[in-house]
Amino acid sequence: MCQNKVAIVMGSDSDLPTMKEAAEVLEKMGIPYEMSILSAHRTPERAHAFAKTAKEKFSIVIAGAGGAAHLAGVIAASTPIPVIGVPIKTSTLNGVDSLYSIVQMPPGIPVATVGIGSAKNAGILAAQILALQDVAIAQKLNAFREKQTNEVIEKNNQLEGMGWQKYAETKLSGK
Ligand code: RP5
Repeated sequence: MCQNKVAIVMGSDSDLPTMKEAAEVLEKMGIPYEMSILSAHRTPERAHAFAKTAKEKFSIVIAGAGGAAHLAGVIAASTPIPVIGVPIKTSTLNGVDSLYSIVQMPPGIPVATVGIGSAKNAGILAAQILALQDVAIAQKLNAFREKQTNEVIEKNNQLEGMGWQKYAETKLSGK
């Protein structure tokens, strides 16, 4: 096994704007990762070779793909380490195609699938798995959650203080 290293793979460079969110989370948590473009359809031999050796270098794989998205499943078929699938939003079917392709694995070969475009959650989930055996990552996750909780409480205080109309005008005008 490796030292908590995560592989982030994606079917195309067009997936990068989504998949970079997983990398950003891992960086915040101080978790080492490698990122690659690998396609189950366009580079099938490379995808298979990656999967066969993934456990020597990585603890978890995060795999994003769109459309007939087989990458996560193909990798999961050839590695015992956990694979987290990220369905990429598509212009034709809004990512429902990607979601169904990734989430509906046959019994015996699971892929832990996050929501459409939810690479951030994939990064957090990877961190949570690693935190089971790594106190430093667990502490960073706790701090992350605390900050998130405080931000929501602060927003609520402001909304209750100024009323929803003013809040919407001043805080949500750019959204
Ligand atoms: C998939 O096909 C990729 O994961 C990507 O989401 C989709 C489209 O790829 P490009 O045509 O943009 O390279 O394999």
